[in-house]
Amino acid sequence: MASITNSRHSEINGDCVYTLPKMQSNKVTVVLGAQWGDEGKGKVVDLLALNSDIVCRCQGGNNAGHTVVVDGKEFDFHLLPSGIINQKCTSVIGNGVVIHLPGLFEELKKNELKGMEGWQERLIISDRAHLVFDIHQQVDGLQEAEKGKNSLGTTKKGIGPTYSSKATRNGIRIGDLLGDFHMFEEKFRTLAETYKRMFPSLEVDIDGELAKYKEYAIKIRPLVRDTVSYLHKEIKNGKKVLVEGANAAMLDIDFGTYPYVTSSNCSIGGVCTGLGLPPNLIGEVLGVVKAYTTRVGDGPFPTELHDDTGKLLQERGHEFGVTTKRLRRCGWLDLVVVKYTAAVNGYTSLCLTKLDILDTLEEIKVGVAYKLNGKKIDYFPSSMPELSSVEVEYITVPGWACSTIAIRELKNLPAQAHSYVKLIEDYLQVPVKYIGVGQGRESIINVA
Ligand code: 2SA
Ligand code: GDP
Ligand code: MG
Repeated sequence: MASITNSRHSEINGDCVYTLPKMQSNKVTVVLGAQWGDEGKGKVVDLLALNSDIVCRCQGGNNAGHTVVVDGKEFDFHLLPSGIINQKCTSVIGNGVVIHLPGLFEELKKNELKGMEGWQERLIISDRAHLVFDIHQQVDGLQEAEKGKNSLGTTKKGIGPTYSSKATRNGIRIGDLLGDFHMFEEKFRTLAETYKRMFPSLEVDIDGELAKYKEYAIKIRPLVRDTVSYLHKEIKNGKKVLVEGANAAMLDIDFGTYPYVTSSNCSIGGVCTGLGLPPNLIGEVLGVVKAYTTRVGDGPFPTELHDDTGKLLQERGHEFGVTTKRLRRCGWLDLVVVKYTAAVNGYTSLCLTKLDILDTLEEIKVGVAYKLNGKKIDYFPSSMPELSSVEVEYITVPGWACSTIAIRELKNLPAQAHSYVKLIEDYLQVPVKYIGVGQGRESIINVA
């Protein structure tokens, strides 16, 4: 009986493009930021892209800034997946991403000048992805200005306003741009007029914008398709898919330090909703953890350092925003944060980055517990006043006080650095698979 049912299923599903997870052993690998972003996801994605067929972005927009350094040449990606420089990989910008087309074409041009070739044949954009317009970016700036001292420190790339348009169902998708242009025009005029009513100081050249978008529609058309059926078909065909998370779990709209967050789900759920992949197609989830903590933008940061050590981390780590050039705030590694994001994201392994930045320290501190009113707490506070008043319990470990940048094998790490890695693994109960010791693609210790 069972075999009859199965054969009927295969008959019925013979032409189905979608991957049916129960029959599927080819799983997707996901790379996610485990802190407040800028952990070095770009570098890891570029490395893993060498063994992948498809690299996808699933959320965020050009607020993200991902750096890749190959043969001494530095690339920064904002909307493009960090695997785009790999000639053998197809890059997918999924439905969960918000796309500022002028920004996208600027990014493509900039990278072409750096030697990136042939992207036309290997870039695919979802017809369901929402468009970020210049008005969204202006509104982002106006909303930040209105908040005054309570501003969030956004990148002003229009991310919040665009996801708001999506949620209120006034958003405009790539598919709308490629459909009937009169309908696109009507939607755009409504959006612009709505915003003008809300922000009378807003200046929008509606006709000028529409003319520009007519041109963008022609340029973008060859790249656009239904990425859900595309991905399912390719997974079914055995293609290796890698997903690059943008921003990070502590900036997730649900699980991050709300309201000091971005407007998408940058944790594991965003992979499913941003690409149309079910959870049981997800295989390895690699959490990227910086060996210390940084944050750009406002909001509580329990292990932040306002002293010379914080300055040293900022300077040695070149900690400034890839998109906005803002200085990143720096502090000790906060394992309470990473344990929380490990619970939300279910990391199967970790990549510990920027270990080399700690090379000159005699002593290193690691946050291992939070206390409130003198009592340890066993949850991550959702309230910002609460998070701002936690007392962090640290353990202090000896530094290794020597350079790790030339090390490529675990056995050659100084004993103290090895213990630091072990401490992280033991605390999180997740194995460290890669250790970053420099910016370049080659500067990595492959532990596995
Ligand atoms: P937004 O613009 O609405 O997403 O900002 C909301 C918060 O999210 C933070 N955010 C980021 N944090 C770290 N890195 C990001 N990307 C750039 C980088 C940032 C930059 O790679 O350096 O250049 O400043 C990023 N994007 C958004 C943001 O700071 C707000 O706290
Ligand atoms: P992402 O947003 O997570 O992709 O990270 P960013 O690119 O915004 O910031 C990470 C920065 O650290 C970039 O300048 C990287 O080139 C750099 N980086 C990544 N891994 C390492 C590492 O292991 N050591 C050092 N020194 N730099 C690294
Ligand atoms: Mg970044």
